[in-house]
Parts: sequence; C-alpha cells; structure tokens
Amino acid sequence: MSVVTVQTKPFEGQKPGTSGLRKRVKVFSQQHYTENFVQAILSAIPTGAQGSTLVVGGDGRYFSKPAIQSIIRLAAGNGVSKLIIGQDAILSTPAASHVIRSYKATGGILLTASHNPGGPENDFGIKYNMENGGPAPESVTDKIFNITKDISEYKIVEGPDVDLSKVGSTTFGPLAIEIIDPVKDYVQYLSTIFDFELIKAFLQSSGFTVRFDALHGVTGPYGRALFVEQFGLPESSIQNCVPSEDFGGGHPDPNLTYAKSLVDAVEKENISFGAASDGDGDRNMIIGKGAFVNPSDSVAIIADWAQKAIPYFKSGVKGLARSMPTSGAIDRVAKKNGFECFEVPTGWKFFGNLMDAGRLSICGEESFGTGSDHIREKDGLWAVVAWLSILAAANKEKPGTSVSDVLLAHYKTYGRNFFSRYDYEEVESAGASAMMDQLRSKFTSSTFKGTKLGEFEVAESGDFSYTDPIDGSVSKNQGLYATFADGSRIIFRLSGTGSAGATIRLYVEKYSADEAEFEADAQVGLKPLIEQALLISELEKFTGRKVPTVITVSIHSPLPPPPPFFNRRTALLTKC
Ligand code: G16
Repeated sequence: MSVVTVQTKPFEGQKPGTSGLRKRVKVFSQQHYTENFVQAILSAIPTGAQGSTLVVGGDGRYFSKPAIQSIIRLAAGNGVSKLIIGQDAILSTPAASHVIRSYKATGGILLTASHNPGGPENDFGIKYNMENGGPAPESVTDKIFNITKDISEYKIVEGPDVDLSKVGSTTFGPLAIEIIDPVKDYVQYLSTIFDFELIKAFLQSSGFTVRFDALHGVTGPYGRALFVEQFGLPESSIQNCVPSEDFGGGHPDPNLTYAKSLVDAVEKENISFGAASDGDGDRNMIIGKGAFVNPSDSVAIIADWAQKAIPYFKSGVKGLARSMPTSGAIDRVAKKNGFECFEVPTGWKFFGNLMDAGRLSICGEESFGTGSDHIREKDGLWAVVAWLSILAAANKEKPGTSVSDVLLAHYKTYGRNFFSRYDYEEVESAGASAMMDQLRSKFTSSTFKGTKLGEFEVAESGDFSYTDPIDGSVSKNQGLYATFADGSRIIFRLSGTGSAGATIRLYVEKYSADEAEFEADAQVGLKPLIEQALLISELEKFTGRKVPTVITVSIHSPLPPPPPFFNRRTALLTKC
C-alpha cells in the first residue's frame, strides 16, 4: 500500500466554530470536502501528524461511517502511527477526552455535531482535540482554517474499508489500529470519581425514582451501564437509549423543548429525578418533579456540594469558572468559599488552560454544559452522577430531600440568579449581522454608560474580551453585554454552533435575595429586562422574528403558563 497524493481545491467556509466544523451532511459529503478538512487538521497538529497516535470516535450520527474510513486513509497517508477507535466509530465526547488522556495520545478527531439533529438532511461535524483531551484552542483552529483556504492536495493510502465492529488490533497498511470498547474505561473512571456504592444504596433504599433519557444519542449504552448495571435500577429508569444515526428523527438537545417526553414522564409518573444528555454526551439537563435545574444553578450547586458529596473533590476544590453569559450563581459560591473564580468566553476550550495549570476544578455554561478537571470536555453523565451524589448526601442529612428542596436550600443561602435565554435559530445572516453591528456601536459607545433603558441604568457595557491568564492569548468580540446599576445583565451573541443561517442568542439575568421571590416564575420577573433588550436591539426590525425558537428559563415549581407570544414550536416548552 503506497501513499497517493490527491489533487483538490479549497472550499469556502471551513472555519471551525465554537466547537469544530458543523455543516449539513450534504456539504460534508461533497467530493473532497471532508478529506480537505481532515488533511488540514493533520497538517495543523502542533507536533506533526507523522508518528502520532490519534483517538477517533463520535456520536455515530449519519455520515460517521464513510467519514471515519476517510480518516483512516488520510491518517495512513500522513504517517500517523496509530489510531485508537471506538468500536463501531462510537465514543462520547467526554469518553474521547478521557481516552486521549489515559492512552497519552497526541490528540483526537471527534465526529459529532453535538446537539444538532442528524440524518441525511441534517448536520455532521468534525473537531480536533489536543493531547490534554480538550478542544483545540483558537491558535490551532485558526491554523486549520488557514490551511483549508489554500489546500491543493491531500495524502491517502488506498485500501478496503476497515471493519470497526470488533474490539481488538488490526492494521491498515503502515497504520496500527486499536478498536476499543467505548464504554468500559469511561464508566470505570467515573467509579473512581464518585462513590457508586453509596449512590446505589441510596437509590435502592429510598424509593427515589430515576429516569435518564439519552435522546437516541451516544450516551444510551453509557446510561445503561451506569443506571441499570452499576446502580441496579430497572430498565424503566432509562429511555431512548438505543443510539440512532438520526436520533430517532428528534433533536438531541437536552432542554425543556426537545426533551419534552422526559419532562412529561417525570411529571405524570411522579418520578423523583429526571436527566437527559445530548447527541455526543457532553450536555446534560437535570429536572425533578415540578423543578427544572437551570444549568447556571446546576454548576453552582455542584460546586457548593462537591467537597462533601463527591470523593474526587474531598482533597479540595482548586477554583471555579463559568462562561460569560452564564449567570453569576457560581461566583457567589466561589466568594463564600474563598475559591478563585474565572469568567471566560463561550466555549469549553477556554477552561482547558486553567485546568492544566491546576487553578480550576469545576466549571459550567448556561448551554447545558457542566464538568470538572477529571477530563477536558464537559461531561453530561458526570453531571448526572454528581447530582445523584448530592441527592444521596442530602438525603443522608434529611431523608425525603427532593431536587426542588436542594434548589430552594441553595437560594436560601446564596439568593437566586434568575436567568433566561432566548434563541432565534436560522435567522437570515445579513439581518443578524446588521443587528449586532448597530448594537455594538451602542454598547461600545462611551456615552452609553448612565443611559436608562426603561427602569434600568447602564452601569457597564461592551464587547467581551478575554485575556487567558495562563498563556496571555486574547479573544475579542465574544458577546455584547450591558450590566445595569441593579446588577442585572443583558447579553447578545451570535452562536458559533449553527450550521445554517445565524442563531441569535439573548441572555438575561437578574439577582434577588428576597426569599419571597425564590419560587417565582422567572419569565415574569425577567419580562421588563427582556422587553428592553428587544427594544434596544430592534431584533424584529432586523430579523423579522416576533418570537424566539427556543426559550431556556429558570423555573421553579410550578412550571409556568404559556406567555401569549409563543409560537407553536416554543409552545412545546410551555405545555410541560
Ligand atoms: C458547544 C461548546 C460550548 C458552547 C456551546 C454553545 O457545545 O462546546 O462550550 O457553550 O457550543 O455555543 P454557541 O452559543 O456558540 O452555539 P456543544 O455541546 O454544541 O459542543
């Protein structure tokens, strides 16, 4: 088998977004498109592809199979020594991060578009992770993009497809291939982080019921291994746990809109604890009967309980962090406990340096991402088991403690950060950019401070810029924010994970220390802020959109009635 050089031409727009390149399958399946991008990744590996060991896997979505065979051919053509591949091309994103670290690999190529829908008409994605197991930083993704702009050839070794269905070792020309069980190492690793016996004893003895929904994503087999095999729960404690290439035709995004069947089941069947994860297993949603744990609250609560409920943190918590739009609930936990706390741009890649430097233990994002320095990706099942650990510990102190009780107890100690996110998906790009441009000129103007938006006086505003405290790299234009005199905030960003048009995200946050408000409906409390945000952005004028596509809201019991302005798709959320 000899190396063949294939002539190609650059494709426009192969710029990695918040987490890799995500495009429609139709785009990836064009001749040379996937090969160009993978060649660019291989050429951009800081220590070179020659002699490297790479981990390859993904969420098993449609187009993974041909893509992985292309990667094998390109890896062989570029002198990669060894590929470690998840059986049937499957590896959840957190499991891939763990495998990269534990096998001391050079890096990894992950085939996923995360929570985006799959199938021939939907999305595919490819991203590169570094030797620390975390997503490539901007310096590397910029290099990848630059290579794609001038690429004229790629190198492959030709040969038949490799059978990935059996665990074991094989070769492809000069390339060694090890096919591994995608679940075993990861579940074993979690068992060293948490006290599985304690969780099992709690679940077996308390009458506490669990439902985990994998949304037909990659976490199905991982969920079964954990909940059924490790914790001894019945089959009825898991749902949608058979992975499918198109996620059963659904949208594998664990939020109140897309995980509605889980929300319904928890309410109707009186289930104590519900959880869901996304297509590639790095996101999570936690709910209880009558309670939705907003991701910003979730990470704050995990951080608060970590030392007493999770063995991994018994020796201490090094520091905490959140992405800029995530609510400041975690900052309050850091302040009270004397932990360092960091605010980084949206994107898990920004946490990696802090973790590697030993300054960060637990972090999270409002986008349903929660995790710790046990790996370098966010980890959906880790968050679910962290919550079960908290509930086991809380029930030891006070039997009968529910998810809702844990939330309320947290608010009583720290106050409550009301938070909501409005997403306007697949907006026409030109309108979205024009809206952001006019907002940027307002938010960055020196005269904006002191202006009143309704009852809210602007205290500070700008376009978020981050200087990495470890390597000094600067990331500019990371979101337009306005903080008001009462501490509330509005933020506008364009998503970096969409695959068609633009997605506008509006985040709003307001803090209250008034116990009488802790069980209030966040939508009502945040309404004046949302109205001001929509007014100043002139969103409807620029985009033609009257209503958002998805609303994420911090809810406490009771779940809110539908606001009158919801469309049919968002109404899914409000019916739950
Ligand atoms: C990715 C990133 C996250 C980010 C999220 C949303 O998550 O890993 O760090 O918060 O996208 O990004 P955006 O607001 O730009 O769409 P995932 O789960 O999609 O890989």
